[in-house]
Amino acid sequence: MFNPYEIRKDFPILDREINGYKLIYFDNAATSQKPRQVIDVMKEFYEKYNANIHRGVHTLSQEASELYENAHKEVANFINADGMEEIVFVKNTTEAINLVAYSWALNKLSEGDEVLTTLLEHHSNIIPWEILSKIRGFKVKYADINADGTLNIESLEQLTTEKTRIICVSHVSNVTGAINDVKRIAKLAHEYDAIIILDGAQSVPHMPIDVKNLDVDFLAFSGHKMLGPTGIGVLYGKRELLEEMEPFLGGGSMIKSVRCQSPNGNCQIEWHDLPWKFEAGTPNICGGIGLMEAVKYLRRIGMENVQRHERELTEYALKRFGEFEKVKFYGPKDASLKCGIIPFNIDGMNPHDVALMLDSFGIMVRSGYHCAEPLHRRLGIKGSARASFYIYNTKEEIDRFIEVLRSIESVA
Ligand code: 7TS
Repeated sequence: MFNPYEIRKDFPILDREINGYKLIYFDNAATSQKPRQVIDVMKEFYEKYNANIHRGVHTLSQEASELYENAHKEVANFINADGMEEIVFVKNTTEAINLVAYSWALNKLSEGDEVLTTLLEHHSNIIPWEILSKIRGFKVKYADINADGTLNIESLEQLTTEKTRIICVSHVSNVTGAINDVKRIAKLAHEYDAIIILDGAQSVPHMPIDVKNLDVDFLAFSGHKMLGPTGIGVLYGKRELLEEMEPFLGGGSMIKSVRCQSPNGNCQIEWHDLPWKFEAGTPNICGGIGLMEAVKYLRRIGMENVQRHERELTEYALKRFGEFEKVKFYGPKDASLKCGIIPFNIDGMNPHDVALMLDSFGIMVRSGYHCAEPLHRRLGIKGSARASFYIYNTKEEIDRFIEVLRSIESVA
């Protein structure tokens, strides 16, 4: 039985008071809180297993290596990948997308090619393509959005041509919470022999994900948004694509052998097996182990239950938002079309002021552009405040939030 009140007991930070009020944490789209189980396993790592991996024959190195490899296997199972070879640990979603940009696109794209993304993307799915397009001369195109901030899929379809080599979209918008029809977009990409890169930063933590069923070529996500620590993220890639890619970072641990023939000649290098070919240098070992524990925690709860709970909260919150006169919210009005993210504004108020006033009552929300400035500009707004939910949030917290919001609205 899914019980958020029981789940809350695992999160020490939720006992905090802020400004004399019980903490209400509604900034989960930025990062989630961490359960005791994740915190404990990381402490245990440094107390019992700490060593560098894949380098030593000694016991500690063997133990640490096994834990770190198991973390890859756990993540592979979580998203139904074909084994740990398809799971590259990186720093975060941003680095995962950059890895594909610099390993795949840099080598394959040139003038005449096109990368197709959308106006609703997080900057991490815009900037790498803009930087690389200047080096390689390809074009970046942006599919339009509808008046409610959701993807205009017809625009995406119209912009897809024989020149399209990559379609990169987010699964769930970090501003509106709207869920994109990934299967349809993947089919479209493959009809044109393009690859699809899915930004799963806001979907993997909140719903069941099956990379085979979605048929995406790459999937990027961050550990810190799904109960794990900061500094660890994941790039899933189809094995055949990862096999043919050149590495992004060079250094230790990512080669099998390097032989330098002569002072002036190039070295002969044999890359390491997947996924290590893409994990140069000492990785975030403890972070990987923390992420494994986070995944185990989510699997115990069940991702269907996570999604159901958040949907119930969102449906309830959207209904209550309807009570306001001066509060406007954006995104789908039907909770079944979205995840638990609600952006809003109060007429005549700056979103940062709204967030500060909520903070004075112990309620944490994010404000501003949420690293999605093009989306806000397209909607004609100078930012928004944003409430986002997770497994430990409750209807009572939403009631309190609405009550405080009403008092802010009354002085607006
Ligand atoms: N893609 C999406 C859809 C995101 O929401 C974020 C982070 C990223 C990529 C980048 O993730 P990172 O872990 O590499 O930083 N989104 C947010 C947010 O909405 N508020 O703070 C971070």
